[in-house]
Amino acid sequence: MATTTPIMEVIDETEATGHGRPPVSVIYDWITTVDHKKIGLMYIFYALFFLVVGGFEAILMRIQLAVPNNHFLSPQVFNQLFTMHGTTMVFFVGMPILFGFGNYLIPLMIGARDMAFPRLNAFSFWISAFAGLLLYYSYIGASGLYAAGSAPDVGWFAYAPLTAKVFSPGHSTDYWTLGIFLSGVGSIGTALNIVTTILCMRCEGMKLNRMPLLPWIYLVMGGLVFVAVSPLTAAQIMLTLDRYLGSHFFDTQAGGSAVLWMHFFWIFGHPEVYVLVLPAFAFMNEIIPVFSRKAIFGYPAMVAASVGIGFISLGVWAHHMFTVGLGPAGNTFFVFSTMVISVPTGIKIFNWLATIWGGKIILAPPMMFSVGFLFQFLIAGLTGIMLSAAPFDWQLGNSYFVVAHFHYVLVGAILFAIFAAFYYWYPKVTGRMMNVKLAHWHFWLFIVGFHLTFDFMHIPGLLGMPRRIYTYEADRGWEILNLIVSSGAIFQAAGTLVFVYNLVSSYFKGENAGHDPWDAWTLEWSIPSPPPSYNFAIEPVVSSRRPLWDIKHPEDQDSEYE
Ligand code: HEM
Ligand SMILES: [Cu+2]
Repeated sequence: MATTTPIMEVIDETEATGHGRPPVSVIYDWITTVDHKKIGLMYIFYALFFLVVGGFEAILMRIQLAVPNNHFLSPQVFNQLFTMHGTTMVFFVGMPILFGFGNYLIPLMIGARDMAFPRLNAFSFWISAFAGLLLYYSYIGASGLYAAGSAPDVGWFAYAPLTAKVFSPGHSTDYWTLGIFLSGVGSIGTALNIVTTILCMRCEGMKLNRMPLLPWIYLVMGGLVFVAVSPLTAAQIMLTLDRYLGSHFFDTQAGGSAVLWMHFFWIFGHPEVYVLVLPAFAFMNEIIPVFSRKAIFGYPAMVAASVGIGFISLGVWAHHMFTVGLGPAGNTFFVFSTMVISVPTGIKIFNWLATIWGGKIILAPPMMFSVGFLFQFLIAGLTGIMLSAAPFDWQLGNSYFVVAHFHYVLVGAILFAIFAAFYYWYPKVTGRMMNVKLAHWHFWLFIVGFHLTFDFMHIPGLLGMPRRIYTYEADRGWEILNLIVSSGAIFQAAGTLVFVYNLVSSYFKGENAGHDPWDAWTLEWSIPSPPPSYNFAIEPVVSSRRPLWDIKHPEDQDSEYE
């Protein structure tokens, strides 16, 4: 029952679509745009490109590891692949895709016309885009001026002294350092925009306790980026000084400390995984209620849990360092702090289940991936708690049990939530629905592949298989398991290709979506699909947490949502 609302008026149709304009001017428009929607989409396209590249790198590694004593890849190339795969997936897929969704959605959900600093927004995107290209230049720039010699091969956390000039003589490590450094500059710029927009650009009536949960969580994510990215940036400057100006920050032989680099990296690294998972939570907070036909359970508790997670995630980093000899006091503190983070995380899981409970469940593609998220995030959390027990980690640190655990979070939770977000907001961005049959193919290929790969990956880990080995002997009992793990990666690749095909073909052939295909209640669904460049013809005035619901169902005004 779509109702026309005053804020839906369209002032100029051509403006919104760009139909009939020469392609060069359309391309020029995208390159020079400061519009949050276009910048958001460019982040997403960019990240999708690197998802395919990072996925291809994973496939090559899994072919190599599918059978024992394999020489499909050399150890040097394998080192480059896991370094580039890990770095790409975290910095050039996870971060940009989540910044992309944030950029596109936050102004629409808080009733604003754009982000607070549009030009900074464009600058942040282009410097992040350049950073990824610079990193990948290391693959092709093997010889000639500033030859990298090879792609970075020091792992995505680049531990000292492996990164010292003596062990990494070429420029490959510098491409890693500079690539991440520049993407950090872009991230801090975007975080500044996100935090300022949410605190200063909300429309009339949208008090903080009426704000949708997605902007709330991005507020926490933005704050974490500030606090977490800065130490890594500082450490990268120190590393570059060590490599070129003879300082000894991380040189244990000369009074420095290799463990110091680990502290710097993980003070960034652990909050970083929350910078990635928090927006996934935000997507769940918007999607699960709409497909359960119930408002979210426990709004205040959800806000408090998000803020709590943000703070606690800054105090757990050394659980990545249980095996470096921090001593019983240090280990005990980080065991305790890591276990505590499961409390606010648990609140979220229970509130999502309480929202679904007694609801009218609509199992459309966004909800299918959300249910996958819920189940897999729970498992990921449980293996995380297991690994937070230091004695357990002493046995399984740096094994494939750890690789399986973090992929359960990064793929099983975050990537599933991102897929759910695509299926949910694609109609708003394009005005068309994604194909449901193809969505089912994507879902089943990917979830079967995911469980084949990452469930079975835990077992060789328990049987002692270390990470980052390019091959293994035949008599270790890991053969069949690795073959199953690798076969799962093929299913995931096929599922991802079906998804990409659906994204492109639905843009031309998808069913018309209208402005509110899911009968939802946040402001982005109150304007046309795709939204006009100015978002709202009239600035909205809201009086509850479900502004569009109030307009569509004036008889159903709930004081609870005041
Ligand atoms: C979708 C299917 C994926 C497969 C099959 C896969 C497979 C792999 C493999 C085989 C490794 C190397 C393990 C080792 O030798 O130690 C690896 C490492 C890694 N992967 Fe993935 N991966 C996938 C997706 C992802 C995603 C989506 C992310 C992040 C968002 C990610 C992040 C990482 C990281 C951070 C590492 C560690 C790299 C290092 O040790 O330096 N992966 N992955
Ligand atoms: Cu951690």
